[in-house]
Amino acid sequence: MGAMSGPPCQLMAATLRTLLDDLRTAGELVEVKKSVDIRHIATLVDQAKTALLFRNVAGYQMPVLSGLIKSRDRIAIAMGCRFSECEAKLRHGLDHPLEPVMVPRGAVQEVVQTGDDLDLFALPVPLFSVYDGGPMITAGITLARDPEYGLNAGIYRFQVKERDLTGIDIVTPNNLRKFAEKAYAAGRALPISISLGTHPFELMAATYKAPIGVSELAIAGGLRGEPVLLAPCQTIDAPCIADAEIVLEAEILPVGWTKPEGRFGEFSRLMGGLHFNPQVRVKAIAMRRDAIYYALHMPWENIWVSAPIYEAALRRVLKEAGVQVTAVNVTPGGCCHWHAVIAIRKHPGDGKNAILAALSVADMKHVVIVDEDIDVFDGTEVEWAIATRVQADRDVVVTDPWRDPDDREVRGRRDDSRQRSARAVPAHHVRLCRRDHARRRARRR
Ligand SMILES: [Mn+2]
Repeated sequence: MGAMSGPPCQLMAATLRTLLDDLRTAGELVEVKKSVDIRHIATLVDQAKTALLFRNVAGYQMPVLSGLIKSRDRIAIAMGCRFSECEAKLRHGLDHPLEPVMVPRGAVQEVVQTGDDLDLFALPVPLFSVYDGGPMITAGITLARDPEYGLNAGIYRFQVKERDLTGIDIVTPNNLRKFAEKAYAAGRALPISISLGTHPFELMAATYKAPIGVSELAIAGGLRGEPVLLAPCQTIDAPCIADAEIVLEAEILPVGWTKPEGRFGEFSRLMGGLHFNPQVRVKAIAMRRDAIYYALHMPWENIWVSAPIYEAALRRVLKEAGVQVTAVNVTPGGCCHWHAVIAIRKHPGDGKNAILAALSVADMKHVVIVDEDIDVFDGTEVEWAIATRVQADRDVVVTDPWRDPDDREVRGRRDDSRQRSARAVPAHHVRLCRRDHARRRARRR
């Protein structure tokens, strides 16, 4: 990706710090000044109605920020628009990408620790669920470069294992996994930078799975209306996000998908199984002098960046299918991932075409199509429409099985498939109005 040079240490307009000011003004941030045990952070965040900034975590130097975008209102403040407008803003970013700009040095590089000074255990990384296999770094925007595909940004989690060693969860197919597989096949390590404490513009763009070869950071630039600033790392050949709070300079080791990682309480609010993943060697930790550790809270916090992404994708495929969409809600009950309620201005036959088109988006599982007079954000209205306008034998479409994120073929890797094969993968996907209890029970194990 052709990043241009710019003046040193210039600041992007919106950073994590400017967002903290905005949240404070809106009454959406509470600073906890008294000493807090790191083991209590996740529960306090679960119970809080605001984002929390823990100034004094017992045994650690660094403050912890969590729950930053754990609500519809807070993601809207971060995006600088109403929540219902986030999807349009994202689409604008997708249509007007801006390539990142390279600066010689980033604000994040005030302190750089290497060698014996480097200690991941000095970072206040909280546990989120009681059965988690270890502390997980959850908010890291991971940048990697591939000679063929260019720069990729994505969010992957890292289980802290040793002073300078983590896992990386790239068990499912994604672009970084493709880069890592290429490096592994060539027997070399893949350099990655992990930027923590960025503005949610970068989180949203990195959550968006751009087609391989398209840089998510250019989309972040489109969202911002100004380029993202990158700085070169000091120990690896990869850039990092210049305005982050902390950057881990690292490489994915060519050990294959062999190292156990997890379990982990997933965004679905269910306990995930053990994954087999590569390991990551951390070569340097760069940070601001007064760095804040951002713990993206699990489950839940990341769903609000997903919803506008899936809404944008649904609008795109439905437009292709010739269906006139008036409103889309990718619902939090479906973890902003599996369920959509879509209002359409209908012509004969549109309802079923809309269902089939919508099911092709990501991992959509149940789709409800309603007329445009129904408010898709009002669960009671949607249920009323189902009660009065749906005859199940005529209006419900149940498809044959197709790609499912839990399918062994999709999950790949032998070790993981062994894990998965013990679980029930449903023979049918009931795409409307029927819940899949067997699957839920299986996931709870
Ligand atoms: Mn990508």
